[in-house]
Amino acid sequence: MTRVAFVTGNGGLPKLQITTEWSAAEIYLHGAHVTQFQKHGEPPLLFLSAQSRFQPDAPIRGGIPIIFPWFGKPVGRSGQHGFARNRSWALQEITTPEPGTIYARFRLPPAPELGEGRIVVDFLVSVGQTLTAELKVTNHSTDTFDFENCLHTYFAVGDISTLQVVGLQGVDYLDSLEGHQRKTEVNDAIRFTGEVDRTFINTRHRVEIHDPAWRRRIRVEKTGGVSTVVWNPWIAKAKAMTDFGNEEYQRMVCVESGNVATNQITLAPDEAATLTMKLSSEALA
Ligand code: TA6
Repeated sequence: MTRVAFVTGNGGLPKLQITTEWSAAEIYLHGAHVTQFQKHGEPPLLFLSAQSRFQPDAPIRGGIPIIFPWFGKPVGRSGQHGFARNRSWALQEITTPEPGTIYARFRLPPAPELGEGRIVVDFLVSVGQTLTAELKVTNHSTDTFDFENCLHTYFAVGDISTLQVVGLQGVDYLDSLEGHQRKTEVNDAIRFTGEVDRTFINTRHRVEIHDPAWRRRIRVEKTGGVSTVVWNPWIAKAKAMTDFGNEEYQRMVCVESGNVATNQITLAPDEAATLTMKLSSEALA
């Protein structure tokens, strides 16, 4: 049984409610923002802050923010993490090419920053036993187009203090807490005893989130992306964010898939780049 409903969500913002025989999901037009994905009988896969704003001029805190066309706040750019997550996207189509799986495709409206439609940005979400998200950028202009992209995914976890992020051993990263200094991950797993904010570069590795508290393993797989960002704000930064509960850092981790920093993309005219992320989960053995 699959069902799609178009309803009024938080803050009066329109959203899609999707139900399949395996899962439920919600996607706001604002930012084409996936705010919920939950397999029936499991805890939510995605974290959504109870303090999140739902207003046209602010990003939703949690779920899968689409970071485009820049990550962070590069010199000369206005605003953190680009503008795609703060724009209302157009729902293009809903299809069911595979029995029981719902596909929803969105398009970022033309904008001066995107050559008034010469740079086309599409986002395709598939909801079923897994969740996949695909961000496709096509350059129909006569110039090259430089950009960063990142699916800044917030995962719901049982307890950050016992959580492990596995799969990045030996990979170089830029440490945002130490002036983006380049380091190499030497541990078999990333554990959390304070704020962590690391941009792993040149990596196609699958990443796993091992969550003993909820006895769950989450798999994050990507194609078309060679950067993985791992972030937990911890205590001080959690308190500093007005759209994030002071204690919520204990129940979330960001593992983000994209192409950022030295992995930024340059698209030639008539070229396209597609970033695909696949999320799946299973009980820990
Ligand atoms: O996840 C990496 C990061 O760049 C962190 O440094 C932190 O700023 C986070 O993104 C959240 O950014 P936001 O603009 O959504 O508050």
